[in-house]
Amino acid sequence: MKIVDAKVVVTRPGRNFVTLKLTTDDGLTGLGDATLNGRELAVVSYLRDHIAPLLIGLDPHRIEDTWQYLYRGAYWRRGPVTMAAIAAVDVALWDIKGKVAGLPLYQLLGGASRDRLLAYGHASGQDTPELLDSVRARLAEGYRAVRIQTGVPGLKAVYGVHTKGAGSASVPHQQARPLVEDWDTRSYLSHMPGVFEAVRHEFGPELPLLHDAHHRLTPLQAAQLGKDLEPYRLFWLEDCTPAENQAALRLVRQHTTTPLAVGEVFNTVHDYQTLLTEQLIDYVRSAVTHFGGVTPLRKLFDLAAVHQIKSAVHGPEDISPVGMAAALHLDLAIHNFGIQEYSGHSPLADEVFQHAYTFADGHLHPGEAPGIGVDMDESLAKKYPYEAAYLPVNRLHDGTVHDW
Ligand code: CS2
Ligand code: MG
Repeated sequence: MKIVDAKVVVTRPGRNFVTLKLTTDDGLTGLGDATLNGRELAVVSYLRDHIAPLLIGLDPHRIEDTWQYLYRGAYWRRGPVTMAAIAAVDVALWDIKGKVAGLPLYQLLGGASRDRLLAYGHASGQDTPELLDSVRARLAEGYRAVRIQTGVPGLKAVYGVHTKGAGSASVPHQQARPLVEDWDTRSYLSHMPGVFEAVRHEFGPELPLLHDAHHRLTPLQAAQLGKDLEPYRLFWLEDCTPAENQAALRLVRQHTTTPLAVGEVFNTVHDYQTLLTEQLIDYVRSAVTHFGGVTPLRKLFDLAAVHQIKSAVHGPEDISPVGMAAALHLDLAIHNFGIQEYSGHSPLADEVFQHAYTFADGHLHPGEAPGIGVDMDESLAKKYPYEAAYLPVNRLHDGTVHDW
């Protein structure tokens, strides 16, 4: 069997997605997600100009070998652009292998380790009453775990919090030039415990609650927040510091028993070395799409398991249904599954990418279709061309650029 075509499709059914489609001489096709929010076209070029020509003629069954060929062969290793491009190839090859076998991908990965996958949804509000309404809405949709993000008094716009009347609680602000949001850590730190107090008061002690600090804190501030939130028994505190400084998590860990989740911006196992071997975190957050595919993410999860760390694959709307499907197969197969982030996609995106995975009673399942179980409607995709859309930037009150 040989790969005879490698095509990159860019489409915007509500938001931009980059998809690789591989075709074999037997006429089988495989899909892989290569979406890198706000930097999409860099990955398109990497795939079209530098990877597609290398794939023609290769045996699609040699997944590990192709991964090593693209990773080691480039010489320039790691980074989100490279790893998103390699991820798309890896997932497309797993998709093809599943179709050849007539089995859903999770079966090729060892079969199901559980019946269904606990998902968490996003609730947010400009203020606490609005946040409580948003939590109620997620519970009504069936969610059994909820991430809560809220506006902070004195701040105009906080990432992850929907603007009034914007509808969905989870769509990040996007526009052709980055929106400028504002930030003040002291106000945030004094506001958050009261927010959790109110949510616990309304919904009781059992509901798993998560919170994303989006890399904004220093280690000492993160330690303080973790301690202050301990009475509210969080499922996790996510990205409390910019964790490329892995050693910083030592200080946070020494001071708080609030569970920690890290890794959505990481793209290789090396980014986690200290965090895993010193057991400084509780959940690894990488996405199939940004981590080089199913092949390396499986290895990361196995290494994490040795340190009693669980999976929590990044699953915002900018991971396409193709990337989401791949994640769900891996989630179902591994032993140390923790939770899956999920806020669904627009009806239009679900029409372009028809998928076998399902969401019911707060749980996901990848479905039984061979491969990853996603079909792309290319003629529909063509009707929604790419448009530049950027994530926001963040500035302190004095104008200094801050992490967001
Ligand atoms: C967030 C994401 O889902 C999350 O936890 O941190 O919304 C993230 O900011 C976006 O995926 C960036 O593209
Ligand atoms: Mg996050």
